[in-house]
Amino acid sequence: NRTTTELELVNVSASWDEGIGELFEKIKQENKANGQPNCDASLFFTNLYITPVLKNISLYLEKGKMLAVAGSTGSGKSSLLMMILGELVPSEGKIRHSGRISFSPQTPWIMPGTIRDAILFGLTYDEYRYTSVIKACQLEEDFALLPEKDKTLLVEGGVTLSGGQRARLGLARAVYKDADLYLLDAPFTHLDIVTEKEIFEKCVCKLMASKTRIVVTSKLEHLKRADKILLLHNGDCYFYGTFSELQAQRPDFSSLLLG
Ligand code: DUT
Repeated sequence: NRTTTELELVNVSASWDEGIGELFEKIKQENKANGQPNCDASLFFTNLYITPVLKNISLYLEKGKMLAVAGSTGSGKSSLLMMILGELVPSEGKIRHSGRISFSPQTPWIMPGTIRDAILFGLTYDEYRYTSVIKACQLEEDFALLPEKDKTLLVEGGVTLSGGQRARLGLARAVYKDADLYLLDAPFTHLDIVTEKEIFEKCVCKLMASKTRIVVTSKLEHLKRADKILLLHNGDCYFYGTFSELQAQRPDFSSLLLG
């Protein structure tokens, strides 16, 4: 049903190194202009370097549903988000989504200012919204330990965040923003298992229950809770469907989730 579909990818492929082809084309033209023999090796190198990072990916996500994107390191999970964001242009296929995206990168960018500023990221402060977000991201406990709470300055003379605090701040920033589609790239990096479990439950499942979400995660527990799963392997769609379909169709899938 198209009216409830928030995101649709149809046979999408993409490469990061498309510039290589253009570079060789430029060399070819220059050789021609200078009367130099053409470099036949260019075709060889073009084929060698232009390896698609995503190959023939199709998926659709309905409003309010959660898609988990899993796969080992380098399989193309972040690249898929970049493509949805428009940073990576598909060489083939179609992408359709209907609006505002909120993106939480693997390493959130922190500018000098207070912790609160870093979460609001230019948006106006809404106490109820802000409190529910920082609770769900378990930042309240961290703020309580700071003399100036969330008014504490970050960077340049202020506190430095731990990896886990930075990750939760990035998640909080993304969740605070009102959007039609949320892209969360590995939001649980640097968190211990208990915190990860709690934040997944409280924030990704409960607070974001009505939101359309894509979560990059390879945790079995998360895949079980997602409405749809995309399992990538070297840029290919190894599996796309529900958890029970995954178990039935790819009983050996867990070997792809390691690393
Ligand atoms: N790649 C680039 N340029 C970029 C991002 C990625 O060339 O700006 C390449 C590196 C890699 C492939 O794309 O060979 C897939 O990387 P991606 O980061 O998408 O993989 P991942 O599944 O997100 O890996 P990880 O779990 O390590 O984040």
